[in-house]
Amino acid sequence: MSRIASEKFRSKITTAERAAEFISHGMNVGFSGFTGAGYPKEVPGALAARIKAAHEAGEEFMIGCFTGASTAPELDGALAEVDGISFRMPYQSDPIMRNKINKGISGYSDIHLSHSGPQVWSGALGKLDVAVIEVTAITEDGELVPSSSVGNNTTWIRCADKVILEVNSWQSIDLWGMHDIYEGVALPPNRKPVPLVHPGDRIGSTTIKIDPDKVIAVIETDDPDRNTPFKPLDDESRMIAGHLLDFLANEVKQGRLPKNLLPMQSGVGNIANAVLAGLLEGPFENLTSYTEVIQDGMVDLLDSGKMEIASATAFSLSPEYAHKMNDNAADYRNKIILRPQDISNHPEMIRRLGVIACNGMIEADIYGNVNSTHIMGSKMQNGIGGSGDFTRNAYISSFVTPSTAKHGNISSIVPMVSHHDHTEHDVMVIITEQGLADLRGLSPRQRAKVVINNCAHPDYRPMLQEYYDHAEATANGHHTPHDLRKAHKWHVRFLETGSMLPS
Ligand code: 0RQ
Repeated sequence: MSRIASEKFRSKITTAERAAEFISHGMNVGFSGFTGAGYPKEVPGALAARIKAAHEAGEEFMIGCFTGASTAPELDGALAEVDGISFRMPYQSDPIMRNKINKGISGYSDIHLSHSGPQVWSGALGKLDVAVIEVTAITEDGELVPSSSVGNNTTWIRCADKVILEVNSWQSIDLWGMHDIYEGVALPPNRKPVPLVHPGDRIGSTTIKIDPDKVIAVIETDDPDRNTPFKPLDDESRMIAGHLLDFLANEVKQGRLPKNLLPMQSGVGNIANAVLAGLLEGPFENLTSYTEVIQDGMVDLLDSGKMEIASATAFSLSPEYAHKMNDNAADYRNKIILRPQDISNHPEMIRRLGVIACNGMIEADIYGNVNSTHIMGSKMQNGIGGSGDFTRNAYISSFVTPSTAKHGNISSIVPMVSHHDHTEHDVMVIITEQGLADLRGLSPRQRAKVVINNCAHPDYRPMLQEYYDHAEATANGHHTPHDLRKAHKWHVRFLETGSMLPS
């Protein structure tokens, strides 16, 4: 059966190559796609070929590339490879894209995911010329059934002059009914409260409405979402998960959290996935989730019955779990709701629901400031993604990392972070395999004590204590003692010698 039930849209079926001809140098293009799910699979490759040919002919050809979050080699990888992206936003994680950003070829604006759609809508980032959106199907009425991510699709479709649709029959038709498309978020001063008070609430429709006259091309595809498998659970990630679970159990015991906790948010990355695996073995029942991505660990929680409902904007599944989702989407659509990212990441809902946020980080400092994006101050890893949306507005915000990286040559707990994403004002809990630091209610000097004693690796603990004692003895103030001459000495030593440890 054709996935394109509307004749109006069937008449626009063409090839990816033809569709790519609508995109030219200097245009801003809004692509679907969020954490390796629901990105267009064929137009970006055809566009990359066009860009490559133009460069070979000595012509300029670069575009502004807007997405929901990270995509995959077929989109970020293909366009970055040919130096086709002049500007990228928001979150990305493709190795080639990352490399071009760090070489200074592509500009990157690492904005909060909840800000990305509204900033484009407001016109602050210029005109959106074309949207390229993957969908599962087009209904008889000409409405779009979203695929494995919603992301910024509704905003791109609303704002773009022209829309290209990829209808991907690899995506299960049973995804129809899983989405909740709420389009009531306006720009100020016309914003109204969003009527969502439980992660399982449905407040919109299951399809996206579109002006058919905007659609300039429809491409039929049959290609899988491409995501990498998660690393198998190791002892370190198990220990990190264990510390968080003990902390949550104590919060319940103290009467500060209900027995089934509060809606969980879990970030990307292997450790965040391990925390979900920890919940599977833990004592909590009737869990809910209000998050942005559904990883393997969350699917296991839903399967086990420990989690009742998960609200997100996209999947971020290993190939094995992506197939499982496709085979069983009719069941999962009773337990999973995919929303636009301006709802999944909306500060209003995160604050109202009292989300418990858990995100991965690169490093934290002794006072609880967190860097989750930059390697040694200058090099972009992925981006802030939704971690800021959730951390600033969570009921309890936590960050997880192993205490060392690069075979012990880097301490993830440092005197001063080399880049600030989440400040001490937002970060409540820091967890490494060594232990957990609950920073709530502590002054900076008290924070330093628990971060050094509970979270730092024993190889670095005396060095951190020495830094702190020295800073306290010499600083110009005693609220947050620092010696600015030494605060980044460990990072400098790593860049010069390959290790933060003195030789
Ligand atoms: O380097 O790739 O060269 O091996 O950083 O580290 O251990 O694979 O970490 O997969 O858990 O991701 C923060 C990146 C962690 C992720 C981050 C090196 C390490 C390795 C990656 P290699 P791991 P994880 C929800 C919320 C921001 C966005 C976010 C992230 C590489 O969690 O992108 O949370 N978070 N979004 O060796 C130097 C250190 C290091 C270090 C690790 N201290 N110094 N290098 N590394 N620690 C989702 C969305 O918003 C979409």
